[in-house]
Amino acid sequence: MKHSLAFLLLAGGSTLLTASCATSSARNFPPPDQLPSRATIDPLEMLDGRRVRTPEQWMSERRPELKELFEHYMYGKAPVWPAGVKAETLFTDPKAFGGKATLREIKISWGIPTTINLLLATPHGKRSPCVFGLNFNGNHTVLPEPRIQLPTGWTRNKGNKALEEDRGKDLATWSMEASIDRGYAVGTLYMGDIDPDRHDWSDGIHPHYYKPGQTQPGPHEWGTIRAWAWGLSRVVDYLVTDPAIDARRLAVFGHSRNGKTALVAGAYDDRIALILSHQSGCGGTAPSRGTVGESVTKINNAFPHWFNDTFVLFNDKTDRLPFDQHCLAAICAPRPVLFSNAQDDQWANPAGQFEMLKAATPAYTLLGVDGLKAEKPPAPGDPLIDSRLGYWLRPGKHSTTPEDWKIFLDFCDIQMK
Ligand code: GTR
Repeated sequence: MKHSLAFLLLAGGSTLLTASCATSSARNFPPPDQLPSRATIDPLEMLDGRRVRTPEQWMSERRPELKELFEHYMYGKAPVWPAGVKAETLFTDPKAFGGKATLREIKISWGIPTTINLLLATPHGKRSPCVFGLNFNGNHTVLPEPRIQLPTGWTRNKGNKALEEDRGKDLATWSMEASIDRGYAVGTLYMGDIDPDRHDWSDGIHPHYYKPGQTQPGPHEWGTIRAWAWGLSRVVDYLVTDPAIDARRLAVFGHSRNGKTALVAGAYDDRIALILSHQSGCGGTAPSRGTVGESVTKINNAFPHWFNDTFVLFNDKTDRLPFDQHCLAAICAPRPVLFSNAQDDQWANPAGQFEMLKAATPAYTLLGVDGLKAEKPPAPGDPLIDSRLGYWLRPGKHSTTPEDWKIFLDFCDIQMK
């Protein structure tokens, strides 16, 4: 995938960004029932059985093939990146967090009605690495700052409307100030700005890309996870132009369904330097062929909109998938990827995720870097973060805690110098 970027300062302080992205053309992959049944997938074996022996062959043949396979059978193909992405600052507080950082809300747009509000805190001083990702409930829930705009569309709370009283309710989940103190900028955006998290193809971003007469994405077109990940790339379009940010050190973070999205975003956007996929489980970091926790059938039944309409054909036939989730991590190689988990969160299959990291390692070693360093999962509470593929299993439940953030930033410190 090739992309080029440029930005221009416009009168009035808004910024016009241009990004273009050449995607490869779709191939004729067989229908799921004609794919061979396989217990495991070797990331270094092409679909036609050829062995990948060199980094060049990985980069020019197998990696693009895997990206297309995931698009075709699971996440769906997304539109070409738009040109003319614009950024407009909605408010600036140069004395946020007791004067340690500047807090801004920035509206990102590209000529369709869907727009993204990015809440961005940047520490004072030099250009900072940035951790950014989707939030579940709206930017206003991340900090109790009255100037942060409430989402105007669907939200998951009772009544499906964003509420004033929810300002700052997810403060602890984001631990923003701790990141600022460690020299990191933090950016977050509401997932529903891109696509509300419900099975409705008439809302969110999808309708703006329909062909005449189309009412839902085609069987190989983008589901909601791919749409969210594509939206994260629009945030990257902006971040790489922000003078307060070190564009070479962008880390994408996401929890659970947003963690699945973070991994997809990293796989399809090489400008992202590091991936933090937290407790993302089935459809993200856990094996689709796994037998612990959430299965492909269960996830497709509960969240049909997350994937394309082809993935459902693999319900109870995951042995026919021409990839497993280690291949998504392999696409990210040689960039660092952390899979993080909680011991009680067996729904997300922490042990299976460790196996996925192990299985992704050959792609990393082919490219001349380390993958996962351990043969067995480390004990709960003992982070494995000194190799490009990292693993963290915390005692406790499905959530994001300050302790998790400490490990995320330790991983960033080591792997994104
Ligand atoms: C669960 C779902 C998981 C996970 C989680 C979340 O209900 O089964 O795949 O993504 O939601 O996003 O919190």
